[in-house]
Amino acid sequence: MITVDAIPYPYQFDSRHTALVVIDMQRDFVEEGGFGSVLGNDVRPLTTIVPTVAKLLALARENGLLVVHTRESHLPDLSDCPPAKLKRGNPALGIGDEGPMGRILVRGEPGNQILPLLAPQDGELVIDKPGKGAFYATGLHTELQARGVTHLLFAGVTTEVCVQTSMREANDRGYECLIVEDACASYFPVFHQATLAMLTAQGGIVGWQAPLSTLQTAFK
Ligand code: C5J
Repeated sequence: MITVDAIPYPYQFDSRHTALVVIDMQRDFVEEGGFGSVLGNDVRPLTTIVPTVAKLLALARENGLLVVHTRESHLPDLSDCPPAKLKRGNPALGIGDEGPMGRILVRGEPGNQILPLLAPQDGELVIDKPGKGAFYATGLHTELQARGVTHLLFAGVTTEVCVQTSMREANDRGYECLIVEDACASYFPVFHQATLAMLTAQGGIVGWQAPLSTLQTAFK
């Protein structure tokens, strides 16, 4: 058993039943010149976490955790995109439109690929998700159950949207969840901090939080 000195109290897990879930570290969200930055977002808080996510991936791989990567993406014909999602947002550049790195949020396009530094390795799961949450309309729960996974560590972007939604979905399905606080980021740092606080309030209502260094210490 590994014990992490987490907030709001120690988090325990067995590596054989734990997965690291890295949410949406895709070029269009994180890279300067991608969809996120073209919409006027400052991507620096997101690019800053890339080395930390790389170290977290290395830690998970060294210790035999299952690694799951997600991408927010849609089929090229957008048949998996609800009309409400399609209409929402910036009218000048929307889902399926030609963006700076190919069609926005469309599977297979350059901007939809995971950053090369964080690329999935053989044997790791890659989940394409049409929603904000990693469980909605995907096979993730089935894949995790088939492998006996009970505990999930979360990283990725953005903290308050796809990471938070996925962690809440996981919590409702009975997984024990910890968010790795410095391996997640938001375009809005205040949202990042607020999300961590609301996930772990009331005795860990959705789960636990800890920085990478505390996880590294726990594995020693
Ligand atoms: C993610 C978004 N990945 N903010 N997507 O958080 O739309």
